[in-house]
Amino acid sequence: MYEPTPDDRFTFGLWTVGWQARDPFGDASRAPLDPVESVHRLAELGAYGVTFHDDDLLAVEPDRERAIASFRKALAETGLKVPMATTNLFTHPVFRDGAFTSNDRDVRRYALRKVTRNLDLAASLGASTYVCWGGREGAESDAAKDVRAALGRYKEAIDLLCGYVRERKYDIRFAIEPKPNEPRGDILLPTIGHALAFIGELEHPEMVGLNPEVGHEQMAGLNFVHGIAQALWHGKLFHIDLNGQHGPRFDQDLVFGHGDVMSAFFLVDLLEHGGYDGPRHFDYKPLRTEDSGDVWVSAAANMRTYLIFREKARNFRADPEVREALRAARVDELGLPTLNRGETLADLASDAFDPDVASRRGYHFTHLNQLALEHLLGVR
Ligand code: GLT
Ligand code: MN
Ligand code: MN
Ligand code: MN
Repeated sequence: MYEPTPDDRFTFGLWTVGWQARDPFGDASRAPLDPVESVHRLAELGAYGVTFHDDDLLAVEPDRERAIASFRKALAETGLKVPMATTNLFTHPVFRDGAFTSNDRDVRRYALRKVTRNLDLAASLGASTYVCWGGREGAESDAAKDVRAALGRYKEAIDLLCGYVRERKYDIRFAIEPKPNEPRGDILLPTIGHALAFIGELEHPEMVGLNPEVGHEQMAGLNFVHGIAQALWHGKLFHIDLNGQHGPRFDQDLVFGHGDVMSAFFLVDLLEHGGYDGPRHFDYKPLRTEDSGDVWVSAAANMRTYLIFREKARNFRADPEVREALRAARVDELGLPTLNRGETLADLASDAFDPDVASRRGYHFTHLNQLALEHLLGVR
C-alpha cells in the first residue's frame, strides 16, 4: 500500500536529493551525489522521472559531454523520463544582480546563451516543460533597480526564448516559478498572480505558464490551494513544485506534507479532481541533519505522503456524509450562472428576495471542514 509506481508520475529535481546542505551559516553536511546514482535510486523507489539544471549534471564529472553521456545511459537503463529541465542562473556570482534582469547587459547576454544551450539538451531528452525560476531577479534597494525596465528585459528574454523554441520546432513550453524573496531581498514576479499578469504581456502567452511551489506562496502568507485553482482556471498550471513550509519565514523546502498538512490535503484533492495531468514534481531539500542514507528515506516520504493524501481525498469525495455536507453548504450552487440564459440585469427587479430572510440561512461550512479533518486524521 502507498507504493509509488511510474504511473503516479512522481518526479524529482536532481538538485533535491543531491543538495549538499550548505546554508548561509554552515558548510555542506553531505558529499556530492552522482546524478547516475540519483537516477538509479529514484527509479528503484518508483519515481517516473527526474528534472535538472544544466549545472546539476556536473556534480561529480566536470566534463559536460561525459556527464551528459552517463546521464543518458542511466536514463536508458532505468526508463526514467525527463519531463522538465531548467537553468542555474543563480549560483555563480556573475548572477548576483540577476540574469535576465541584471543591470549589467553583458550578464543578460550570457544568461540567454546559457539557457539556449540547455534548451537544446532538454529538447533532446524529451522535456516538454522548461522552468524559469528567477531567484536572483530582484533587489535589496529600491534605488538599485528600475523595476519597469527590469520587467521589460524579463519580457525581452522570455520572448526571445519562445522565438528560439519555435524556430527549432521544439515541443517545449515555459513555466515561470514565482517566489517572493530569498535569495534576493525582493524577487520580481513574487507570486502566482504577479506572474500571470506578466504572462499576459508576452509575445507568445500561450507558450508560457506557471510552475508554482507550495512553500513560495506560503512564504508570502498566501493560500496555495487558491493560487493553484486560479492557475488552473487560467489554463496556466504547466507544472508544480510540491514541498512543505510552515508559514511566512525562510524557504524551508520540507518534505511534501511536512508543513501545512490541511493545505496539502486540499491541494492533492484539487490536483486529483481539478484536471491537472502533469507530473507531480517534488522540490524539497533533505534536512541538513540527515545522512546520505536518510536522503532516500526523505525522497520516499514525499511520494508516500502524496499517495496517502490521494487516498484520503478519494474517500472524502466518496463519503455520503461529505456529499450531503457539500450540498448543505451549497458548494455546487456556485457552479450555476447567476442569471438564467436570456435574462438581463433588469429582470432582477422582479426577484422576490428578502435579504433579511436569506441572512438567517447559515452555510454549515464548519461541519464540512470537520469531515475533511476527520478523513485526514484517519478516524473516518
Ligand atoms: C532552486 C529553487 C527552486 C527552483 C529550482 C529551479 S532551483 O532550488 O529554490 O525553487 O524550483 O530553478
Ligand atoms: Mn523553495
Ligand atoms: Mn528550492
Ligand atoms: Mn521550486
